[in-house]
Amino acid sequence: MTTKSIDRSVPIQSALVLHPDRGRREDLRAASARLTEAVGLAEALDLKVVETLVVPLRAPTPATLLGAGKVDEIATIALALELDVVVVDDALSPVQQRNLERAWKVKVIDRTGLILEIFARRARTREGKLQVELARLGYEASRLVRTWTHLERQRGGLGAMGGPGETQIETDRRLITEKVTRLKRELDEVRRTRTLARRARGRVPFPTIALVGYTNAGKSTLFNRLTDSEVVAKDMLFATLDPTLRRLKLPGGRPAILSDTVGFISSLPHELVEAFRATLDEVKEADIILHVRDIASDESEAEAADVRKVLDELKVGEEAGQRVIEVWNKIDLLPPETRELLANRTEREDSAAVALSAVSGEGIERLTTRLAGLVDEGPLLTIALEASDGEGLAWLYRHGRVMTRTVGEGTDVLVTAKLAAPALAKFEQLRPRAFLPAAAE
Ligand SMILES: Nc1nc2c(ncn2[C@@H]2O[C@H](COP(=O)(O)OP(=O)(O)OP(=O)(O)O)[C@@H](O)[C@H]2O)c(=O)[nH]1
Ligand SMILES: [Mg+2]
Repeated sequence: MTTKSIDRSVPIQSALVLHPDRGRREDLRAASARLTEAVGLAEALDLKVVETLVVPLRAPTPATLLGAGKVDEIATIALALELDVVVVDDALSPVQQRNLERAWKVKVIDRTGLILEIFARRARTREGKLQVELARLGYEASRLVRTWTHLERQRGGLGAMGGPGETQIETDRRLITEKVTRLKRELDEVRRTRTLARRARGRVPFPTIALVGYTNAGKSTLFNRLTDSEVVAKDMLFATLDPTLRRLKLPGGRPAILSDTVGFISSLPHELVEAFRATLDEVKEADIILHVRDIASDESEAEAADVRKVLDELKVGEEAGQRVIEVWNKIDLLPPETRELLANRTEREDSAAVALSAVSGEGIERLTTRLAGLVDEGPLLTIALEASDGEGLAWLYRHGRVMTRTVGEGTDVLVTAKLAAPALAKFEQLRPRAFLPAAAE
């Protein structure tokens, strides 16, 4: 393989992190903020970042991305600082990566390679590991094939006649294809099991709430506070990879299931979007989505835009009939006036956001009260279902709060339940004749 992964036997590797600034006007973030994020990614991989650099990139050079002058300059730095790794915060073609490695005599990693490597290290579950391995194989295989195409052409030029080289390439390609097929089959199997587990859970009468947000926004910290858990929450990009589920008690409301998920990041490598897709099933199926934002971050708006984009791509959110609430987290880091302002803005009943601090606990009650209302609001109804209508009953458990259930006259089951307005409207369509006069509260 031409792409080397980081050598785990060497504990500390010193790195230069380089952000090529393409000066895109549509870019909401400053180059310096992007550089900071890239440093965070490098550190998440335990690299020791000894130097950082923003390189203006007007016209990319095909062979090396950066211009010849810059390449030389960095070669000098690499030598002087005894670097092991240069992280290029952009996408490098396989050829560019190889050329830079030759010029600088160090390992070169691009943004995709970096994120893939972090994911590979963080994956804990079987499914997570398989997903990442597939994504990584896809990334490496494309490099391999292209590199070899190049070599093949060279050999052809030397007048070689087929021979062992070509056979080797074909064998290796076949091996990769076989491995991909095997991994996919295994992944399908794991996912089928998980889907079954989720279906079983679907029959449990709990509404589900999913946490989503930019990496490091505070999802796991909030998860821990809400569920009294101790999942890993750290000042580290992609601390969470595999989804975690816990029961959540709401004040006066019925219990719900809360899920913590992987964070998002801008310019997510496309190899990983696929891997994300399955992991984010929990989000797809959730009744309520909490979009956790680091409201104290300078990049808060840009990050929120990235998250919304991924949610759109995954076709989750309001369009899909899910309720989305923004959690404006980390208000403890804001000056009092700003904090006050945000609190006032989000205080209103119909506000789509709640301001809080997952660390200090300020505002947490606002959120739980709000959630309890969402999972629990609506008038008390009396509903008559045919005893054989298990499907209707299951629907009520899933979408409302069933208070009592009694076997009535004849073949009926009488259910008293609370349904929020949208669920009520839907159920009126599904079972128009099921409603009886309202029960006394
Ligand atoms: N000051 C302050 N820090 C917070 C707050 N919430 C979270 N943090 C810090 O932010 C960092 C990231 O928190 P996590 O909960 O791990 O963030 P996450 O969204 O789960 O991140 P990933 O799993 O990496 O996507 C940690 O250092 C937390 O202590 C908050 O309300 N105030
Ligand atoms: Mg987390």
